[in-house]
Amino acid sequence: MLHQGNRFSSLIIIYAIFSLPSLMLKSEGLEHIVGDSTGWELSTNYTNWTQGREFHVGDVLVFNYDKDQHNVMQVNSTAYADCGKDNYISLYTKGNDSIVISEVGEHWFICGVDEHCEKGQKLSIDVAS
Ligand SMILES: *[C@@H]1O[C@H](CO)[C@@H](O)[C@H](O)[C@H]1NC(C)=O
Ligand SMILES: *[C@@H]1O[C@H](CO)[C@@H](O)[C@H](O)[C@H]1NC(C)=O
Ligand SMILES: *[C@@H]1O[C@H](CO)[C@@H](O)[C@H](O)[C@H]1NC(C)=O
Ligand SMILES: *[C@@H]1O[C@H](CO)[C@@H](O)[C@H](O)[C@H]1NC(C)=O
Ligand SMILES: [Cu+2]
Repeated sequence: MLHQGNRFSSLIIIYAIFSLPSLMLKSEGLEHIVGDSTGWELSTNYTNWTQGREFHVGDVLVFNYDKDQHNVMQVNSTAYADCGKDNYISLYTKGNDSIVISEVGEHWFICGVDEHCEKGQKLSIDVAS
């Protein structure tokens, strides 16, 4: 007969064995190279790039671009729609920016340089949990 305490610690160990791998998977996430090999630039249709892709919390978006020509602004839906550049949420300018997705829902990114957003350099993603 198992002692009550032993039974409890066995349960803890079993729980740990089954939950650890999924916790580890969750923290790793997938890396999405925005625009694949063409990166973040003017002639890619980023709506097309998102087709067939799934984004989850913990995934990483990587923006590769020439930092003298582009940047990445995370904005709200209004600024995404009208290419407003004054009230961004975050601004990235390194040219190889990794952005960890931390929230479920829609996320919007535009290029804040000149009229690039107006010309189509914008990305909208829908993040699942
Ligand atoms: C985006 O996809 C549409 C339809 O799938 C296609 O007509 C269009 O040429 C694509 N645009 C680019 C820039 O690849
Ligand atoms: C986006 O931000 C602007 C400026 O802060 C604000 O006026 C607008 O209502 C916001 N849009 C949404 C959908 O929250
Ligand atoms: C980004 O580029 C800089 C140089 O421009 C380099 O030092 C850095 O290691 C790069 N970071 C990543 C994550 O590639
Ligand atoms: C990108 O392609 C989609 C169809 O996949 C189209 O609806 C949209 O207008 C295109 N955007 C641009 C800026 O051409
Ligand atoms: Cu740009």
